[in-house]
Amino acid sequence: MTTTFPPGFLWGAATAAYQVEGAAREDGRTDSIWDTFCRTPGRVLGGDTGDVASDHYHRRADDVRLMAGLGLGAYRFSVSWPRVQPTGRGPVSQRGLDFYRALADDLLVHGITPVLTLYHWDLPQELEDAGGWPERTTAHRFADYAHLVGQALGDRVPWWITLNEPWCSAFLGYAAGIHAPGRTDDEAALRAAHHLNLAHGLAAQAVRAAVPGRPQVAVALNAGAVRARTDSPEDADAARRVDALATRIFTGPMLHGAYPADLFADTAALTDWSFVRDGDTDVIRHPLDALGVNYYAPMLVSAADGKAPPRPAGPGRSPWPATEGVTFHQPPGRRTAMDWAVDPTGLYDLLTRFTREAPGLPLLVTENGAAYDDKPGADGAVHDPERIAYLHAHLESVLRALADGADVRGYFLWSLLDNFEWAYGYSKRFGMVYVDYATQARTLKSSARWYAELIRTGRLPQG
Ligand code: GBH
Repeated sequence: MTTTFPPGFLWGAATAAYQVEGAAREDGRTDSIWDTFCRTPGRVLGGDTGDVASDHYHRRADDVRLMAGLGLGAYRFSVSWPRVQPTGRGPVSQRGLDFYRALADDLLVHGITPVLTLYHWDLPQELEDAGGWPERTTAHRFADYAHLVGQALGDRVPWWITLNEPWCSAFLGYAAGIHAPGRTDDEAALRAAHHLNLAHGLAAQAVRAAVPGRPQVAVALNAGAVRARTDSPEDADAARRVDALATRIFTGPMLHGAYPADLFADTAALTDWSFVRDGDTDVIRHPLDALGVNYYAPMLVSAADGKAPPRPAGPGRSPWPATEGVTFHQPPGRRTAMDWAVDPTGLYDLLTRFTREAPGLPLLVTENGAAYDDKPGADGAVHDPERIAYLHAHLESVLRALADGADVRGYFLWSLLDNFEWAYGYSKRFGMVYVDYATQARTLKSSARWYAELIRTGRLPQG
């Protein structure tokens, strides 16, 4: 098998606004649900917040120079909704938009393609106060916001990603309560999933209407690579259920224009899905220029052996509604600092699966990476051989998928910089660049040098 990536392959790195920007109260920005969540005691490890984060808002120009030094071809960032439209409806903040204009311009000067994500989890708090994603109106507010960002940045941004990982927004935010806004209501989570789907379709339309020329429109899903523990019919059914909630709840309407019937049946005790209105799935099935796949680790499930434990009511309960008959297992093998299993075949499986399901649809690996316990040595250098091994193995999966016909157009390493890792605060480091939070000094880890060399040659080194 070849070790060389196709010409024009987009080599990128990714971040998200709340995780890197800081400047939480500057230039008219208001609170998002994550500001509120972080200030709620007990929600985020160590009481950490994104108030300062990796200070990217102030270090934008230096950070872009850093990217240029690595030879990045693309940078995937997200726009903070409350920074550019502080109340979530109505007036825009020009100063907020100016930051993203300047960012895009800096990138373009260095030949780095801007890839803009409209929503990476920071819903304006005012919209959550009005009901949040379980309310249909939020999808319409999102379309308005997408339109205004499209008008402001469309002349310089070629790639538009509507949502990042709507599964996390819906199920970690509204069912498990471990992400903002911290609600624990299964029915609300299913409503949220539908309204996120609708928001995706409406925003895709809005971007096409607002952006001159031919914007490239995609969505980034954390599709589940779900494995059954055995090939028994019971375990296969457990995997089917989880796959419906993890992946097909989004790809059903987005790629095929319909929710899967088994999802409706599985969740019938929770909702009749009457919030899905006639015509919604036509909006959601918007022709995409690519499907973004975020991949970290696979899932391993079986039919529950014995009686399922009762589902607790508070935050931290399972994010999987209607899976009382399913047991989640820790997959075997090596783990990262997140305790996630290292298994690159999951990425191959997803890329080839979407190629089968949507023949001809270009794919982007919009996130892939790993957290390890990185520490500077006595000489100040940060050596992260485990991350290099992780990236190498996953890029091998991308090459295998390409060889087997998947039209993979690019790869975005999560993350450019160490940053605010949601409920884990600053305790987990995903960056290829180390951030000393006391000084905000940036140090390239050895993985960054390795990645730069890979970008330069377009070829995965042996072994
Ligand atoms: C991504 O989320 C995010 O887009 C990014 O912001 C984040 O920093 C990065 O990855 C690293 O976490 O155990 O039931 O929750 C990834 C979130 C983590 C969601 C693994 C699914 C497994 C299922 N994913 N999780 S469960």
